[in-house]
Amino acid sequence: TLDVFSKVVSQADARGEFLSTEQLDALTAVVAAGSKRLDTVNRITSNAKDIVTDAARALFEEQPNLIAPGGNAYTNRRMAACLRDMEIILRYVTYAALAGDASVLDDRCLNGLRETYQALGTPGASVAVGVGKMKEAAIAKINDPNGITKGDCSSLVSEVASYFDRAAAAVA
Ligand code: PEB
Repeated sequence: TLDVFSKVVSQADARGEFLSTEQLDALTAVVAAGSKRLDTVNRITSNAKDIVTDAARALFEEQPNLIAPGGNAYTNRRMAACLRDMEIILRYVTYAALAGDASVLDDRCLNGLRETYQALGTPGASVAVGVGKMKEAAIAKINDPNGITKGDCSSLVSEVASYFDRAAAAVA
């Protein structure tokens, strides 16, 4: 983003001209897009606890075997590990959303995660369902019309959705 500002300045300077209205409008659009992205990340981040716990509750309602004796989230220790895993995945999704790029999510979270779950005997498909539920909750928070300037966030929402889908696909 900074790069685009410098580029416009050197283009104008090369012609010895003031910045054009078109150039300034284009830069305003860059700033607006950045604000939307920051609002999106902020809304996921500030609602992270709710997003995680609501998704986990919904997962356990759908798959009660997970919390029954012998289940993969049975005992407080496993329950805590499960909630923690969902929180870690959500955190990396917010990093990707801020950067506008999935590589931090891929490299630092998803790489090898499927194999880790296989080794632990944790059902990756169930983790994927939980991630899908976090996706729905996060999108609802992003699209909440209350307390924010309304704008078109459809492309940002689909970008964020793609990071959740990527995480789900990596473990399913
Ligand atoms: C991945 N999860 C667990 C472990 C690791 C991860 C490395 C083993 C070590 C430990 O217990 O702490 N850690 C986690 C992660 C990153 C990382 C994503 C990324 C950077 O470093 N159990 C369920 C659900 C699911 C679940 C399906 C949705 O029933 C998760 C939550 N993860 C779960 C459980 C354990 C675990 C560990 C229950 C404990 C497994 C066990 O000890 O039996």
